[in-house]
Amino acid sequence: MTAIDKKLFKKLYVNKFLEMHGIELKEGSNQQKYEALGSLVRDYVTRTWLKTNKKYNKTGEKQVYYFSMEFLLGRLLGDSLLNIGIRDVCREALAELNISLEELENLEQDQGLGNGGLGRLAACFLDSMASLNIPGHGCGIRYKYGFFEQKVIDGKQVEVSDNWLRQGNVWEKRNANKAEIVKFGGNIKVEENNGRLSFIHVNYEPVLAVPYDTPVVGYENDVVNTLRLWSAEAVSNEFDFSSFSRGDFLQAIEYKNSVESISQVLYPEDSFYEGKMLRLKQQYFFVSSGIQSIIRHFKKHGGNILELDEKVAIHINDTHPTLAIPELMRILLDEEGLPWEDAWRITENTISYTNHTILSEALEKWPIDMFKNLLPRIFMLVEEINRRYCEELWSKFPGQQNKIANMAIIGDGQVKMAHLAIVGSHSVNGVAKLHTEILKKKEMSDFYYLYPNKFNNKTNGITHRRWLLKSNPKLTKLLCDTIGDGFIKHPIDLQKFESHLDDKGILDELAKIKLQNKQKLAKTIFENEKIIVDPNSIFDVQVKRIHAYKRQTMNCLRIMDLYNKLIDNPNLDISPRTFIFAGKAAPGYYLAKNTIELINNIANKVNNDPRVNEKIKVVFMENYRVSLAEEIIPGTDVSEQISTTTKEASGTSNMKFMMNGALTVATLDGANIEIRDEVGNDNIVIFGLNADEVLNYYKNGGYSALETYNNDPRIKNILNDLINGKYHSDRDRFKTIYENLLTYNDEFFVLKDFDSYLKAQDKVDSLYREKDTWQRMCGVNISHSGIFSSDRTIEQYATGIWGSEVIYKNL
Ligand code: 26Q
Repeated sequence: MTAIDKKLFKKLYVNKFLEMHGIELKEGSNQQKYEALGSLVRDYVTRTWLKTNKKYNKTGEKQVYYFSMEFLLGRLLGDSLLNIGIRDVCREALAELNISLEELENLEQDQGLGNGGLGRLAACFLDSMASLNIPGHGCGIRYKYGFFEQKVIDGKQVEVSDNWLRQGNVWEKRNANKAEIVKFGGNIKVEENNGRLSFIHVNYEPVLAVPYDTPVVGYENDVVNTLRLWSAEAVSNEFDFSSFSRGDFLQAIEYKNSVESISQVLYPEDSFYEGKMLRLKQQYFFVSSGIQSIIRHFKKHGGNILELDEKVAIHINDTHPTLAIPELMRILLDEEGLPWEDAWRITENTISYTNHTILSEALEKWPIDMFKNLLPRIFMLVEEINRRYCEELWSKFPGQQNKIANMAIIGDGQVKMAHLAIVGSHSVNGVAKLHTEILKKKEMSDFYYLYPNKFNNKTNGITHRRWLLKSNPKLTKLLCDTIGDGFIKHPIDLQKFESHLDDKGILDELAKIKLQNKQKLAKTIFENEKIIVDPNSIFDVQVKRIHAYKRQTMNCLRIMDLYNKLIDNPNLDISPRTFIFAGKAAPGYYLAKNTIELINNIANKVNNDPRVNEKIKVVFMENYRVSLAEEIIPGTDVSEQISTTTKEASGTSNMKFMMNGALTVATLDGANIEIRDEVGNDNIVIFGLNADEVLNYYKNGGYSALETYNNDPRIKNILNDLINGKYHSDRDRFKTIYENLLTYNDEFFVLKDFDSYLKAQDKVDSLYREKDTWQRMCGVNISHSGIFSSDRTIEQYATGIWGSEVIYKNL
């Protein structure tokens, strides 16, 4: 991109503002100033975007398409400026116009089209693909309403719709000329022409899929890739009001509403599958439009359909886009006229699949009737895929009927999406070493036996551009001053920082930066939550979706225990701590919502008790989202990664905290294990059951929550506190939590791990007192975080799965 200086930037900005708003800059609102800046940046990016696309078309490089129901981008202005390389110029130019860049950046609505880890991972991957010169694009849904906005009223979560497009979206470009038609329902007419069967879809409901493209800017490398999100609209000639009589008019309205509902809202459940037809519709809608447009583009530029798999890689983010497999088959067979064998080879070679969860309740299985009625041709293809695959199974496992029934794609009246995803792709990966091992040895062991070469691990990563450079400028500066800026393009070089950790001056700097970040966070906490917290206390943070397996309740129980201890012994010598929580619960998940209420009630009690206020405070921060995470993480001392071992596939906030110099308290779950391996046992605090122990309990039993309760007076006391009115005048208020822990034998081993957790926290307390040791540990974490950059992850996907060329130019 052409270099730009302060003077030129100022001129362009002032002109842009005038042109856009028709008033002078000084009369404009901050919102208008933000819009002008966004628009200027978009124009600036557009030229490089065009150039990038031209280059891709000319060179015919392999294109990667990352299909995902979710892209949790957050804000784009700051990161785009950073990646273009003009954020400092822009800040200085605006300052001369008396405008604060940060203030404008904070006006941007988060683009919250995702639930959590999986959606944010997709966003980090887009950033890394562009920054590594990989022609990699996103394909998803342009939800009119993203993940709901969370309000806390009387301690309880209330969901408000996220009208993120209210003020417009400067980043997207509607491309009506690239719309596709997606067909739902109807019937399939089979005809024979010249000895070949053709399948004609009739009586279907057509839906117009209109793409909205957002530029994805690579880091200082003149690459701009595309995130294409599809929006559902009525096909216009089907919806001509004037030509309808009254009955038809109502029908037309119904049609329009039904069509528009497809891209209306993101489902807010991230760990519980419900067979909702609208969700299946969403899946087929974006998958079909995405694949159609890929093939159209491929052919337009002279691609030979038999070589599709050499020129295109399609990655599916969990099973949600699995219909890509039969949809690609449909196009290759029905529209391109290929024989089954060719179509299948191309499809399998083109598609790869990532699994993100082993919770069985999250597995997608669609009722056959629903599937068949909504997608009649796709169902026929899935049946045929299943028939051929079962034949293969019969020859591999003769006589083993049960095994074959369990492995089939269609069975028990359902279509099993994970099975289809494994069978129809050439690569299946987990997201951390332990997770992949569990897939291979346990959850998917039959499939691993059948296709050992498909299975591989790709440990998750996070983009250090957003999660370090952008969100923690002070730490970034210290790193640049100490080890140079090479780590920006080679994050693994953060390792160089380790040799400086014997320098007391550096440790003091680290402490100073952390304190400043905590002061900023404390200010936000006060502004948002009206709670005063002490930046000199330990900021102990658990922010993530609220879920039983993530064990926010265990964190609550230890606070309740500590509170009791402080009341019993006001002189108890502890390092003051501020416990910070944030996260959303799925609207229908009672236990998770109840947990939010418990956190808030503990906060209420503790924060209003002068006997303990010098020592502990509890905060629940409303409406956790990407932009809030960017504020919380740099100001964190202790990162709570306390899931029941085996349940968290990877986790990614663990990596963000580490990169920002927090100490992790963790179970040996997901990527925590790899973090431990990187930093060593002395620089992380590990506790709790290991994977073998947990799996053994699940398999053989032998754990009694009641026994643990009876043998540990601390546990007895705090569990009783849940139901004795201490935290709510209605004693039944937290009974569900109580019963899950005790009556239903504590599925997630909260009580079992409790003692070990308290000891881990005691250790944190004593470590924090040794200021230099503490800072050194934080420094070691930063130094070893480079491997968790999504640049490393993406490079592994590119070389190990997609077969894309990784070009190191500009690196
Ligand atoms: C499925 C069917 C119907 C409705 C919703 C869903 C659904 C939606 C979202 C199921 C799962 C999700 C999201 C899962 C997720 O975020 N998993 C997390 O992925 C991260 C990235 O790999 C991991 O780090 C986390 O460990 C994992 O929990």
